[in-house]
Amino acid sequence: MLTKQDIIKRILQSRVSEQTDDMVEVFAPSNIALVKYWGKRNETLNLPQTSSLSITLPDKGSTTKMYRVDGTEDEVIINGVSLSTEHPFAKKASAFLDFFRPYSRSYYCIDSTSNIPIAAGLASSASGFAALVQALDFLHQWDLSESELSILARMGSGSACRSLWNGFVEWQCGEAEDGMDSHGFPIDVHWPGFKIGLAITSSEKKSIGSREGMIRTTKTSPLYSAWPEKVAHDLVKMKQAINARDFSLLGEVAESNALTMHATMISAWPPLLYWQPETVSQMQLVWTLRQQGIQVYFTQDAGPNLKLLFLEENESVIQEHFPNLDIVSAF
Ligand code: 2P0
Repeated sequence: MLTKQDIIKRILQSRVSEQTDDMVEVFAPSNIALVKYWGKRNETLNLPQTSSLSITLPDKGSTTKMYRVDGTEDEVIINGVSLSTEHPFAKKASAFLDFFRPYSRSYYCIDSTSNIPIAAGLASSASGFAALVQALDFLHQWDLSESELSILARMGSGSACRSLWNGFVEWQCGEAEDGMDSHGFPIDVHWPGFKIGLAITSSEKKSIGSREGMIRTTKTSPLYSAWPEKVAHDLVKMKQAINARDFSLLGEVAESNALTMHATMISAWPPLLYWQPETVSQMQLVWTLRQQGIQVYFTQDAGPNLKLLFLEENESVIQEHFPNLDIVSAF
């Protein structure tokens, strides 16, 4: 069985790191899946059961400063707070950096600021790991390709492999055992006026993270066997909608895909229900607005917050009904 260390060796063994910058600073955006990643075929390398497709939130994400430190410990600072080495985030970041130590021979200070609520189903780990691998690359001047960076980010957190680009990005699941063909591919379509509204009802940390949630769902949900076929179908339709700038098709596919993913979660055992009463009221409001002819759709990840999808022409009416919406222009 291949390990992360094997893959990092393949990518870095021919890289020479002659000179390093004193400090680097990188911003990586968050992304929202329109066709979701839910389930792994290889838990060690974060290889997914299916492909997925996202839209990037260009100005929401993580800004990470990184420099080498003396000693034998990393220092992890999140939103200005220095974490103890036992904090789960610090442990996760350090354990990931351990794979690079044979090539970097360094410990680091990682000072990361996120302008999205951490661990509320808004993909903060995606932007965090995408920023981390780019910071490592800059610091050591490895000059890695975008695909290599995407593969490294994926091994930190699956959805991070989609956070290397703006716009629509497809994470192709690939077939290779080593996962060298499982990374993000940007889709060259520009869609001005495409808006994403973040309906943040809760910034609390979720109780069951995605990693554990995916394992539980794939192992116990009787509905999971239908998921790969649903995704294959939705990806075809989604790409058709993106290429044709067909907003209602895009919205229908995204909403249906998210609800189907949640059906697999709810039918897992013990059940995984990320919905709060507020989540359901907001879904119902979206459906009422659609009945009134307003093109608005939602998607939802492993948390209670909905993300609304709409076009600029409907922004003011949607804002009237969702006064606390944080609206992001995708392009
Ligand atoms: C997605 N999610 O496609 C899906 C939809 C949540 C629901 O990717 O275990 O943090 O690090 O690979 O990437 C969140 O899962 O999980 C996620 P790991 P990750 O955006």
